[in-house]
Amino acid sequence: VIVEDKKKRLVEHKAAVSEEEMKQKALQSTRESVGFAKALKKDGLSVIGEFKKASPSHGAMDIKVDLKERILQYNDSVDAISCLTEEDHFYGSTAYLEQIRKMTNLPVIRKDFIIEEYQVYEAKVIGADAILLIAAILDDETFKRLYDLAYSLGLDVLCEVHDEAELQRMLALDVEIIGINNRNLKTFEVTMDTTKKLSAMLPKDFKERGKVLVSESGVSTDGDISALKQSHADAFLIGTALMESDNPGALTKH
Ligand code: IGP
Repeated sequence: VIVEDKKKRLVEHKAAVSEEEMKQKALQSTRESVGFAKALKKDGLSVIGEFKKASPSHGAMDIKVDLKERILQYNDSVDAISCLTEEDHFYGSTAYLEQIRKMTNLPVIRKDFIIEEYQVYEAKVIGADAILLIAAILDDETFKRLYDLAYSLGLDVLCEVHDEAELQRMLALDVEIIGINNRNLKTFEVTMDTTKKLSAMLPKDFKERGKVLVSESGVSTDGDISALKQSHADAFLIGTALMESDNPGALTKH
């Protein structure tokens, strides 16, 4: 359903800015990306703080502070920012990402259901430093095409998996950043055991080869964070618990 709605939204986006125009804008952009992978590779467990107003599993967020105040808090408490740009199910917008870009020097990742080149060019144009690609919604050929395009534009790619088959596909593509989603996108069930189980399947030299492991979704307690440390994650991505808190620093200091 989300992907179908995305296709409709893409028609609207292309009516506003044509594919050729978006491509030219992206290619002409002189803005240098802030390293997303680099920010996550620093010593210790890094934090990606997410900006989202709603999600299918949770409904509308009980938002305590506005976008500006939230980003000022994130500037002091996280290593990278994730911004939902998906409109219909997460109430996101490319406009939020453009605003965030103006308020931070942290790397910003575009969180969306990316299925076409157009969205990768658009990510560059709105000021993203990285994009999310979801293994479950892309075949290998499309995944690789979008992945290579992103890196050619200077964007890093967070490659999201939820099960062993998807993880093996990403390892075969030799991607740089793997994100293990603790949430099953079909049942919405979340458990840190997903990260535990899948991280144990990574090759021994994964880190030595400069690869990055991120754990995504459902992180809300100090216990969750220690579980992720034990799974040797480089970073975790946290949305709901931060959006519904007026003091995100309390959870991100660990
Ligand atoms: C954040 P949470 O449970 O902290 O709000 O989760 C993030 O992982 C989640 O928003 C997410 C997501 C996605 C959203 C993970 N993968 C893919 C949209 C698309």
